[in-house]
Amino acid sequence: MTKAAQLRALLHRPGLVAAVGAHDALSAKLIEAAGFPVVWASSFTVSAAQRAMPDVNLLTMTENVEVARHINDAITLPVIADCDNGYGNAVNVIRTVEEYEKAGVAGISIEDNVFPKTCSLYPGARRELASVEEHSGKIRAAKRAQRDPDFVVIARTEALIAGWGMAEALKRAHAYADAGADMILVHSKAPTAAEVLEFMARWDGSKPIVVVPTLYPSVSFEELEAAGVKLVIWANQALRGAVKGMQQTLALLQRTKHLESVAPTIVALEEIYRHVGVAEFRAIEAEFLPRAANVRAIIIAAGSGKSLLPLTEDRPKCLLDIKGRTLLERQLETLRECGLHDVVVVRGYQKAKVALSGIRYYDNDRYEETGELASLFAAEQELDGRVLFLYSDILFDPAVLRKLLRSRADVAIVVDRAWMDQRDRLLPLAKPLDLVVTSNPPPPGLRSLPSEDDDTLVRVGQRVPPEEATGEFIGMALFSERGSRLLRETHEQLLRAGGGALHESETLDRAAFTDILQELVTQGHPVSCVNVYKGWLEIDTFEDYQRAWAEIRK
Ligand code: SPV
Ligand code: MG
Repeated sequence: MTKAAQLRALLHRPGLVAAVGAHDALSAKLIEAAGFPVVWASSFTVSAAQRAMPDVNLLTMTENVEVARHINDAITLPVIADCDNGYGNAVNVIRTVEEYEKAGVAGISIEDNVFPKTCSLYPGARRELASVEEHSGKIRAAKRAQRDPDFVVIARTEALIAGWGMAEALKRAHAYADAGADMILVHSKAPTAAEVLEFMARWDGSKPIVVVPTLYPSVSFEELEAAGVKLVIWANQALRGAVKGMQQTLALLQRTKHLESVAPTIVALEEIYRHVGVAEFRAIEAEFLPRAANVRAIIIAAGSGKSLLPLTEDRPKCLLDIKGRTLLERQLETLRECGLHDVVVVRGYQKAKVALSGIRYYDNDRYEETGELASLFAAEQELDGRVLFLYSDILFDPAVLRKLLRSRADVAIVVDRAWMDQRDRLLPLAKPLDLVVTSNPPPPGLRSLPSEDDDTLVRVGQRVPPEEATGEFIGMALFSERGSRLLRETHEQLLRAGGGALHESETLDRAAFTDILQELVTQGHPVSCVNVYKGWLEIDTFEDYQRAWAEIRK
């Protein structure tokens, strides 16, 4: 169904239809989102918004059709384009119809002003009208030029605007109807609707009538409907609302010179994202761009690193130096090597010191009394699309991350199977380990690992009995777009349930990342285990730190 057919269908229904004036693609989208059925591409608002020029035929037909095309492309609603006087005589009108049809607009309006016209609203302007014959010729030309039989041609008379009287307005309306116009726009600048209502009372033609009550705004929708008007155009109120909004915000900003002061008077960025289709763009990226390029890493670095005191007395753990570069710098380097450039860090303890550029920061200022999960959800708005979750205190080979990135699972975690071989060395160290039980573990001692995504998590946490554990979670997890959503939804659900105890933690606030992994498993969502054999190290104790110095090459 063409837009023109859509417009026809709308106009065939009983009752008055409202069209709202747009000046660009975004304003058209807002009109659609607000629930109006038709957009009017107004010459007044397009001249004002696109060129800051008066509405006096200064913009060319090609400039106007370009804007109409942008407006039409942005929305599913039919667009009626204000084509002034058709940009010339009947010859120009033919090309105008061709170009506007190609742009996808559903209909046009052509008024009987001579070229160049003067906006009907301007007070005291000199006004000349084209002859009835001249304008009727343009209407006939337009009707013959249209390809789509549903394309709507509105003939507009300025007889009342120019002060030529009611009889002239009626005479012209009949002549244009006879010339084939689909609708007649009778424009008035009287301070009340009386003039237009009189026209309606005297109109005995069969063609439906259009009005633009800008200068007689007291008339109601119901009054116009009762008078038999078919289409009312609210031509410039969206632009005028936008100008007022901009002026208020700019005046405030000029006064305060502080962005936070204008926050209550402007929409959130997300509102703009929604109207321009950022989510759709992201979905396209996810489908067609190389995979690693669109994974966002979220590094949780809020904790105070008590187990490493006194090394962490003057800095957070992620800033510990290992042979000339900090832990965080080394992590970033590995992420970049794997194609991950979108990095978010959640800070807490000594946050001001974590200030590398090229990263987006979020803060968990309650890091003392909250757990990893609270830190992760400090960056909740970033939990969108494919997300890599990372503890800030691990170093890992790019091969480990690359293996994880190959996973197609919605939730995947990296499990070190070497733990089983090293159990006897690791257990007496008495530091808490994130141990796992999985559904399909490789046999101990055997270094051939099961292929990806066929081993799923059964249990995870620091209280998993070591004799049951089949591996260690290394603090790295990958969520698909669906997985991120699942994580957010699960968290939301736990919040709504009161935020009480969660697996190994007394409250949701204090929960570890492993607690929500366990919760996903408990709720029946598979968590895939990507098996590795070493290739990483954790820096949680002074011994770990010493080992990092010994093992890391300069
Ligand atoms: C427009 O919106 O450009 C119109 C209506 O033509 S008016 O400005 O009232 O003439
Ligand atoms: Mg106009």
